[in-house]
Amino acid sequence: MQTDTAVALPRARSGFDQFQVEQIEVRTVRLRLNEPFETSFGSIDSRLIVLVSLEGNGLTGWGEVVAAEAPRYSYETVGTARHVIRDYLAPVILAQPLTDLDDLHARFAPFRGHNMAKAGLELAYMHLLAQTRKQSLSQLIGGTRPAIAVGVSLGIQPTVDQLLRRVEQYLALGYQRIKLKIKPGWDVAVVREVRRRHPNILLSVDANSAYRLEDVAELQALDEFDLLMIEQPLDHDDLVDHAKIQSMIKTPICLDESITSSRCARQALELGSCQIINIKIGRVGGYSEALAIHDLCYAKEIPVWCGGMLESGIGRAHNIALASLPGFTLPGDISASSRYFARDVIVPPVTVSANGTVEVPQSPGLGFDVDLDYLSTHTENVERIKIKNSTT
Ligand code: OSB
Ligand code: MG
Repeated sequence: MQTDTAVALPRARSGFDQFQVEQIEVRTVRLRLNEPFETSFGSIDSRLIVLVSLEGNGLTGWGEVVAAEAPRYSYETVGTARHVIRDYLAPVILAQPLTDLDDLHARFAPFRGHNMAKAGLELAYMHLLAQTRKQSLSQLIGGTRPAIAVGVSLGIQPTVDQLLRRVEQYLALGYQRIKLKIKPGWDVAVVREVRRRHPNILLSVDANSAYRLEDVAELQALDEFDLLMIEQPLDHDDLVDHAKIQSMIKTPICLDESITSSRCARQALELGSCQIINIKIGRVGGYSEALAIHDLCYAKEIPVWCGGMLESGIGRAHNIALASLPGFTLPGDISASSRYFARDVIVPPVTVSANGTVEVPQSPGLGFDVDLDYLSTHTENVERIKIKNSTT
C-alpha cells in the first residue's frame, strides 16, 4: 500500500456549488429477495427499503436509507428513519441553500444518532452535487479504482450441503471472497467443511455479535482455518472486549456494527479492538464520516472494505463509488443485483465480471438510471416535504 498518505483528495468541500434544495421525497419500496437471508439475528425474505430524493438546481439526487424493518442490526428502523427525516433532518436541509458536504454534516450534527437516516440524505446530496459538477460519484470523492474487487456474504443455510453448493456457485461466478455468516452451533464444523474443499480461497466469517467473551474457545478454534477475518464477534457497541479477544486469537478481527463514527474508528484502533474495518456509509452517517474513516485507516495502513446491507441498486451504486477509494484493499460485500433481486431499481443492473470485479462508472452522477416506472409499481408510501414558500 502507498505510504505517502498526504493525498489531497479532491473532495466536495468548496463553496462554489451553493443551491437550494426545494423538495425532499421519502419513499418506501418493497423488494422480494431471491432467497431468504439468514443471519444470527434471524431470517428475512424481502426488504422494505427507504429511498430518498432531493430536488434542486433542476436535478434529482437519490439516496438509500439502509435501516431494516426491525431494530436488530441497529436500533434504527424504517419507521424511525421516516420520522427523523420528516421532522428533523428535512427541515434543516430546506431551511437555506446548502454550500457543501461539510455544511450538510454540520446541520445534522446537533441531532444525536440516526446515522442511517442522515446517510440516506447525504447520499442523495452527493448524487445531486455530482450531477451539478458533471462528475461521477467516484470522481467527486477522489476515487482512484476503475474496477473494484467483490465478494459474497452467504447467509446461514438449512444444511452444510446447501452451503457448500452456494459456495461453489459463487466461486464459479468469479467472486473473490466468500463470507460465511456464523452463530454458535453453525461455526467451527461448518467452516472446517468449506475450508477442506477450498483450501486456497479468501474466506471470512461474520458473527453479527452472536458471541460473548466467555466463548473465546470457539473463536480460537477458528484460528486453524486461515480466515481473512472474523467480523463482529461481540456486542454491537463493544470495543474493550473486542480488544481482549483480539489479543487471544490469531485471526484478525474486523469490526462492523461497533464502528459508528470516525472517532469510534480511531478509538478501536488505539485500543487494538480490530485490525480491519468494514465501512458502511449508512452505519456511520454518510459520506463525511465514511471518508474520514477511510482517510484515517489509509494513513495507518489499516485495510478497509465496503460492507453491504442488501441494498437496492441505488445504495449499491453509492457503495461502488466508495469502494473506488484507494484504501479499499479488500473485496467488498457488493454483489451483482441478481444475487439479491429478480429485478433491480436501476438500469443497467450491477454485474460482476468473471474475475470478481465490478466496474466503477465514469459517467456523471450515479452511473445508472433509476427505473422510475418499476419503482412506482413497488412503492408502498411516498411523502414529499417542500420549502415553506414553494408554490409547486
Ligand atoms: O453484517 O454485513 C452484515 C446484511 C444485512 C445486515 C448486516 C450485514 C449484511 C450482510 C450482507 O452481510 C451484505 C450484502 O449486502 O451482500
Ligand atoms: Mg457484518
